[in-house]
Amino acid sequence: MASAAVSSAVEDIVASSYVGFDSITRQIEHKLLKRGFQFNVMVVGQTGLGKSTLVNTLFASHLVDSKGRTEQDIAPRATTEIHAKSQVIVENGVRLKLNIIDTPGYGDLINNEGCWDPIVKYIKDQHSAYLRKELTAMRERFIPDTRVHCCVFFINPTGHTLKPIDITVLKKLSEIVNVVPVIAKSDSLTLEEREGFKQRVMAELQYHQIRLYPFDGDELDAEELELNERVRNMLPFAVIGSESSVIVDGKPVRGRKNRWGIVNVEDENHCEFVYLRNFLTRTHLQDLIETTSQIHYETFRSKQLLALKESSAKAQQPAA
Ligand SMILES: Nc1nc2c(ncn2[C@@H]2O[C@H](COP(=O)(O)OP(=O)(O)OP(=O)(O)O)[C@@H](O)[C@H]2O)c(=O)[nH]1
Ligand SMILES: [Mg+2]
Repeated sequence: MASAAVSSAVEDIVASSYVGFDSITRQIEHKLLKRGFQFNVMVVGQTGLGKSTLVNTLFASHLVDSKGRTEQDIAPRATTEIHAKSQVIVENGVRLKLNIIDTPGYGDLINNEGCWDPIVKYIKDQHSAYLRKELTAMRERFIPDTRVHCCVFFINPTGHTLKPIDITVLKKLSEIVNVVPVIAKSDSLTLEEREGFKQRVMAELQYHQIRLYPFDGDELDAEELELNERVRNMLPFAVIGSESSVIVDGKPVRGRKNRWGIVNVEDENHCEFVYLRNFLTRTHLQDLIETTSQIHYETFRSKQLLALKESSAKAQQPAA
């Protein structure tokens, strides 16, 4: 009896000493919602693997279709320069500015040495622009973020192994950006071939010590670790892209039609496009942005600042 009285007295004290700081989460949420989010994704891979098509698939099915855009019949063209496509999506009052950076395919020249340089340079340039803005005396309150948060890497669906050029590019990229591999045009592989190919690709990446996203940081809880493990078991996502709609059960869907049937890109039994989209826009959006800032940008920033310090120390040394 006595102990019950004591505990109710404690509860009273706790209740009366409530100061209300738990509303801070709502305040932060409100501020973030007002500001909106910026998310930059880049597509990289050998030429003709369907990078531009997948960008349009992502845009069309997720962003533009809702406004009832009619089909634009544009013949596919090889991408010749790096260019960004932006779109603002609003869902339940949350504003997301999605920026997709399309890059020209590489690997079709006789000498492919350095063909990845413009891509690596683009990523580094964004880090460097951010750093410059951060270092100005009158720095802006919100620096526009053009840093690449995720690089979707397209693998040729050969069913064999990765090409040496892919390993080289993946190594370079994984040091500066979050890399998520996908098997391009996966409609060309049977389900068994797809599984076997996935396993070989992952074993090869491991052998070459290529560090793929997601990373297991210290602050992740059990649920988040489990989610990361599930994503890792699924990588590389086997995707199919399409720029045109086909009719399935009376409804238009993004798909590919050929003589023997229809592939619906949004059907989980056909490919893993939906998993890639959920991964990018639902489950890992915030973490991709955070990892870019805390790991990749931080590495770049500290290297640059150290180099700056060294060069200014040298400049101050009296000439011998
Ligand atoms: N079978 C199949 N064909 C595809 C798929 N995605 C794209 N294609 C076709 O592949 C061709 C090349 O597609 P693009 O999207 O231009 O390829 P890209 O990777 O952007 O090419 P570059 O810009 O030259 O590097 C087009 O004819 C597409 O219709 C796919 O998932 N499956
Ligand atoms: Mg292209």
